[in-house]
Amino acid sequence: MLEGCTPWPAEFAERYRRHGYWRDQTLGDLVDIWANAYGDRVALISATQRVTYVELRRRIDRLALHLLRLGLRPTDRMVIQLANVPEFIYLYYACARVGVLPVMTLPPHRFAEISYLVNFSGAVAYAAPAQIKGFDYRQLARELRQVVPGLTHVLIAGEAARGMVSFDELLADPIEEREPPERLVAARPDPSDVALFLLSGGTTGLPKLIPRTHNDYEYNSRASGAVSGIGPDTVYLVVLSIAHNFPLASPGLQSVLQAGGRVVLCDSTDLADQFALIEREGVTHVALVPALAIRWMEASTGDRVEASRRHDLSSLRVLQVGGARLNPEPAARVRPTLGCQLQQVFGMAEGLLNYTRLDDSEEEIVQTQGRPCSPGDEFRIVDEADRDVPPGELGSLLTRGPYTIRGYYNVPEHNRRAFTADGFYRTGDVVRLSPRGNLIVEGREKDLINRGGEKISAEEIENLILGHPGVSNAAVVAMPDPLLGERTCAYVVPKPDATLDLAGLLRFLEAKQIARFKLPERLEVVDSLPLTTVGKVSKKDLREDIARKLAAETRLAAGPNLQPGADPP
Ligand code: AMP
Ligand code: DBH
Repeated sequence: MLEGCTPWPAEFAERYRRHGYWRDQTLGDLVDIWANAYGDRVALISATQRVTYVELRRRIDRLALHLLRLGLRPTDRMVIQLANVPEFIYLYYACARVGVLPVMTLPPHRFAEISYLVNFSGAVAYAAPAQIKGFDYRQLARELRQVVPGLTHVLIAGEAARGMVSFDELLADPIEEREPPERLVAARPDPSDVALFLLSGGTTGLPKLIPRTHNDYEYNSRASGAVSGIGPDTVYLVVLSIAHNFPLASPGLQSVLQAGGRVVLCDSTDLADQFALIEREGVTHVALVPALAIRWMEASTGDRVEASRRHDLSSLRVLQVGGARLNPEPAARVRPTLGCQLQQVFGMAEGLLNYTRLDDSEEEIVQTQGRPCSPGDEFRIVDEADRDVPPGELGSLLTRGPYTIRGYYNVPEHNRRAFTADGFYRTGDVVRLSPRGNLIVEGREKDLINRGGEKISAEEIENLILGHPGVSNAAVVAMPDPLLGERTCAYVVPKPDATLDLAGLLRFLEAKQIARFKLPERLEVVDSLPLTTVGKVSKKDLREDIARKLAAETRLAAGPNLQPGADPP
């Protein structure tokens, strides 16, 4: 096992093999298995490409041989920041074939996150688009190289700049005619070793790397596919960021390829484009976060539907919603508005995946977040002393199993807190069991903001704000939001004589080059922060304070005595 990663104890590994959870196949082996089994069926569809399973293997192998030729070696790390393009899939499996370890980042990440991840993972390679919406990732690559001289390889989807390699060039060069295919055989990694790193939402200042092995990640998507109705007829639309665990492997595109179905990549945030793809390709399955599911329902209801969006969505069978809590009210509207079945997904990049089952009662599907997808998953719901609570009572969720990590990468101190002595991961989620044995997510004890599925570490943002010269103290909490569930609110105590407003704070934070979704959306300037009895900042009080203020403002805005158009008080 790669240094810095925690393996499963031998008796668990033995059990997971005996039960057939682990098959000792690498993610790269799958590419062969698929090509042999599914041949000329269409595997992948994007705006510009339709790729069969045989052609998919050809492109992946070609890219894998190029990675070796460029000098990449097993266990080398590559930070990948690609959007929903075919190159992502080629590269992910090419890396798996030769044991290069992708670090999965998201397009909104900026210099602060990417440079940290390149450094922390010791990456020698970075793969990115040329640009997206005016942001030039080649410039980011140049800045990275200035601070990380070891970043030898930059791969660009689209037009590469000097000193960078373009995917188009690599994919157009038939290297397999020059290099013996045995080179791929020789580079095949050990299936029980790490295959990729996912990012955690991060509950402390810095994001954590989640090491996933070939064995566990292959099973992650296989077990998920089995409870999601994924089969050879599945046409799966990827609209969320492809590098996220949910659309990647839960069940995600990986389970669709395992089953011989079709993966359709959507690289547009425009609903009209998304709906047009559903109609054109006959999409059956899609994974969304609650905010996007709500937008879809609004856009397909009644008179408000714009002509451009009036598409035939009747091929949709399963709408998976996860990443953040979906309230029962929008959950109940899925079938009437979109004409398909809702499947709630309560998952985590650390492992455990809960799904409502397609044959659960409508009540269970609307009211709960499902149950673990594997019989090998173990979970406990416990009180502060780690004692099991009685069935139906609230408690913190602990879990271990055949696809749940035993430790984050290279953070032994943090791991002692995040895992129990007997290897259960402390999810930080507060849950209870429904009478039928499904989990209901009621809250969370970890200090993060879940902004429509994007996790933001409060501590990370607080540390940045504390660097502001006019700030004496700061706390960041979630404030309720009807669409995103939560948004970020910053409480700040200014230094004497300093004045502070949101615009000024945002200018300061933007200069730190962090992902925009992490920026606070409201600033409350206060004289002091409330403390708990043990003298810590009471975030509970702050959350209640901002929720109260927002509720009062909403009441005022809707108040009958306000003239339309009148200035707010
Ligand atoms: P991460 O560990 O960054 O992958 O984020 C996983 C976390 O997202 C979980 O531990 C939950 O806090 C939250 N989450 C994911 N899906 C759901 C859901 N369906 N309902 C409520 N919270 C969710
Ligand atoms: O929030 C998540 O991280 C998540 C949600 C649904 C996830 O990782 C997943 C499904 O696989």
